[in-house]
Amino acid sequence: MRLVLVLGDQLSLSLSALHHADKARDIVVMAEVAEETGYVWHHPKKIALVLAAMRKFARRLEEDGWRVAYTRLDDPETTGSIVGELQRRAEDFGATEVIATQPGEWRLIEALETAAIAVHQFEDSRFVCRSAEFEGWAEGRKSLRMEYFYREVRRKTGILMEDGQPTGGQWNYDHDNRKGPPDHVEFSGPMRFDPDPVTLEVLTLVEGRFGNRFGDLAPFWFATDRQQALAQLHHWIAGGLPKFGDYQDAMVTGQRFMWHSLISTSINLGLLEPLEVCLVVEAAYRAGQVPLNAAEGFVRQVIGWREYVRGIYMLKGPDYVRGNALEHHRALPGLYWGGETRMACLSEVVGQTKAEAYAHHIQRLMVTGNFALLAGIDPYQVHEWYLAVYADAFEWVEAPNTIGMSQFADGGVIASKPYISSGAYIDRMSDYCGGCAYKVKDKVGAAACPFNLLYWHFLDRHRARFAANPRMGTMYRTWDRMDEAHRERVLAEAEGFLARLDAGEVV
Ligand code: FAD
Ligand code: DLZ
Ligand code: SF4
Repeated sequence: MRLVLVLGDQLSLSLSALHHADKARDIVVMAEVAEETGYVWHHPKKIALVLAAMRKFARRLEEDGWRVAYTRLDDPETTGSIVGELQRRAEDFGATEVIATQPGEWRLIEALETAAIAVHQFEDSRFVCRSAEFEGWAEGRKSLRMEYFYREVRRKTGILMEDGQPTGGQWNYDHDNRKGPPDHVEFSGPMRFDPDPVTLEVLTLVEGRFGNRFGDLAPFWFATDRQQALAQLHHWIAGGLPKFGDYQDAMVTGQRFMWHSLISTSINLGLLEPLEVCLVVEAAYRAGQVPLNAAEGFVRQVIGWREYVRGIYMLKGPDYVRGNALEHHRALPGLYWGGETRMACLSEVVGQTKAEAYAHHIQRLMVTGNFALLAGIDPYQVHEWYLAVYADAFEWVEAPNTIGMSQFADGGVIASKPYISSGAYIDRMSDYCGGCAYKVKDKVGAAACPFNLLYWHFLDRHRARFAANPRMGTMYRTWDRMDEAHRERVLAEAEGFLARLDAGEVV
């Protein structure tokens, strides 16, 4: 008899560990443990989502005929860790071997490798691209750009392909997907599920244990099982997908979801599989329900970006999260944890993050991420923040996005240039600036938008690294054309802003 480990983000009946197990003989181990709820300051909504989904999946397994040894967080016998629970269960049942699906985090992969009991880790087959395949693709390449990887995956899966060519003749319709904020968002947003009895019990537990953390627990309406996740997917395809492409990058005050799918929590937990989601989206395009730029834009995120960041995480190993290529050491300011700020964009994005444990990609990349990068904040602290506050955050996907794409802390493995912008980009893509204490058009002076000051400060302090980057030459030429007195003033005001930030003043 063997133990079969199923982690909180491995809630799929197709899981490789289950595939290799014997229902009649082996025992599934699932464990809510303090080590997993505590490795970062997880948002209460995220903890509730994971635990509710785990409990419902355990029931599903039992209905399917599996024997499940399930540890609840408040179990008086608990050892408090995954490995501890495996050892405890092994002693209880006389098991000498564990089969597992490789976890999505090096911390746990290594803990399983060094556990006193023998653990066999099978590859996670829920990804379209296996780790060895990614390594093969990466080998010998000077640069690992997502776009080329994405084309390979399109060819391999045949999604949005015809006779070996991309549907519509182009691989990428990104240039159609950059519309600014719309006047009206007619999509009602994600489906909201009333908590069932299992979820209500988890909510009481989470409120009692984690209610004092950053983040609102109520209202809680995330999809917590496969049936709900599928309903959510189909609701979004009918109402959200048609305009997903057009307004993918736009941000509107009070509109927290726009046309986004909110599917990341379900795919990352294992309630939905990436390929099945893309096939449904492709079918909607072929049935004439959605335009090609929407379908391709979505498919690129899922079989492109999602698979690519996983490949990078596994390829680069455990030290990847410690990268700090730009040597940024400023402490993460309190405004990320809900402290007061006069910057409307940050106030809006942090506020909705606290309320929903959700922000869409451009809010993460070009508001909170952009500010952290411009202000020179320690990337590891930024990484821990993203890992904690978003309900979809698991290290394999969060770290490459934060350390690589957003903070350029991997020195350019993922991004060919840093994702930085002055206030002008935020103004173009959102309506935030209209309600801000700062003036986005002001380049200097008491009301100057901090993004305008910090943008040039960033470029100036990193000149040695970026001046020769062909994609950044224009930025440096623009800076160099400004008169010296103006440049000195910009830098001095940026320094003044950073000093106030460090002093904990409201900025
Ligand atoms: P949609 O906009 O509807 O996109 C559809 C799907 O595409 C998503 O559900 C997701 O599965 C996938 N996707 C889109 N972009 C990416 C990407 N860059 N990397 C991987 N998958 C992608 N995504 C996470 O799933 N977990 C994270 O912890 C996470 N952390 C991030 C941190 C930073 C700094 C940044 C810039 C991005 C991060 N992302 C993360 C990527 C992206 O922001 C989220 O996947 C997306 O916002 C989830 O919302 P959605 O389901 O409504 O996405
Ligand atoms: C995120 C999370 C939380 C909050 N709690 C648990 C838990 O109690 N038990 C569990 O098995 N998994 C949990 N998880 C998900 C794990 O942290 C996740 O499996 C690893 O980070 C690997 O991706
Ligand atoms: Fe953000 Fe600057 Fe716009 Fe204010 S003016 S919302 S700080 S970009």
